[in-house]
Amino acid sequence: MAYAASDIHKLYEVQLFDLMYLAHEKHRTYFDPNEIECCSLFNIKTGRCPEDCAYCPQSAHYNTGLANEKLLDAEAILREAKLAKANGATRFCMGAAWRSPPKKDLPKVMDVIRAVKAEGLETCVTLGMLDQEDADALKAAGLDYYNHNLDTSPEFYEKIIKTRTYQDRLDTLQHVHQAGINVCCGGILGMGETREDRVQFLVGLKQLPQPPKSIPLNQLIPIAGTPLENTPAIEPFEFIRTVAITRLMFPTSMIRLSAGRENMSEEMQALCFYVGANSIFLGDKLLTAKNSSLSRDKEMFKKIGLQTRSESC
Ligand code: SAM
Ligand code: DTB
Ligand code: SF4
Repeated sequence: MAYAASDIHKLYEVQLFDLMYLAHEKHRTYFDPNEIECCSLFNIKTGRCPEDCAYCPQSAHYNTGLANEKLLDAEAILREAKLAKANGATRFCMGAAWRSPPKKDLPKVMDVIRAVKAEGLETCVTLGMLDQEDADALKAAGLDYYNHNLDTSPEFYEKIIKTRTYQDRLDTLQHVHQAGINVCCGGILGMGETREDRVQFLVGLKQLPQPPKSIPLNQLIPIAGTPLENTPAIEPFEFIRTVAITRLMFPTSMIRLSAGRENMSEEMQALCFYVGANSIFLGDKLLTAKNSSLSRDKEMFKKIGLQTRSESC
């Protein structure tokens, strides 16, 4: 199927059990359904970001009460990476609240990438916009993945972020792809977007030069002080349908059930895993917000019978 917008709309209208069956069947064709990839997140530079992303606690445009912190030193970052590995993560993802990485800080980030890799972890960073030179430098340091999200549909994007364009995002993704770094690209559900926006978000993902290796699907964590603080939560079955359709459209990509799990029941998460989500962030904290706790996740894995994937693709 070409997955035009009309095809995706039709999938959203398929009866839930039929859609779940289709997605699970596809999932089983390419993955062990009892296996889950565990990544760990760590914020290496916090707050005072010049961008105005309406969902983000780290934007300097909103007062969210966050304590700002400059780029951490390599030792502190490495300590966290070791902890993440000991807790069962196979990938260490580092985030920085930058519009784009300052040229003076890039060599520091490159050293950190080398050191984290030497610990036997895969590496991922999300540092904002990259030019080709930045992307090539990160590749030379051995970076495995770069996370940069389309976030939503091109139309809804303009209501959420005014300080950089959807096209800017596509340009960064092109530089990452060109550099030969694996692309991690997804979005946020539950920002008040319509189903049409969710459809156009998926169309946008499908139009990337290559299917992203990794697709994070975040449920909005409404942060006090941001313009989206009072946004009503997305209807849970609509979220599950979106995960299922993402699996059908991207049969070989890892789909990460990312932010928002703290507010999801185990049953809801299990349905997301059943229809194709096969990766999570493990650890008590995301970048700045709370994550589902490590102990709760370990319990959930036991109840479902999920095994953590020891080696990522
Ligand atoms: N400056 C980098 C950037 O924007 O690419 C930093 C990483 S940014 C925090 C990564 C992604 O986290 C965003 O694109 C968004 O999808 C997600 N995110 C941020 N705040 C969120 C929130 N409150 N709820 C859910 N997802 C969120
Ligand atoms: C992504 O799509 N989700 C992660 C990761 N990429 C960097 C970030 C979630 C952030 C949630 C809000 C916070 O912790 O500040
Ligand atoms: Fe937050 Fe990243 Fe947007 Fe900055 S660019 S406000 S860190 S999401």
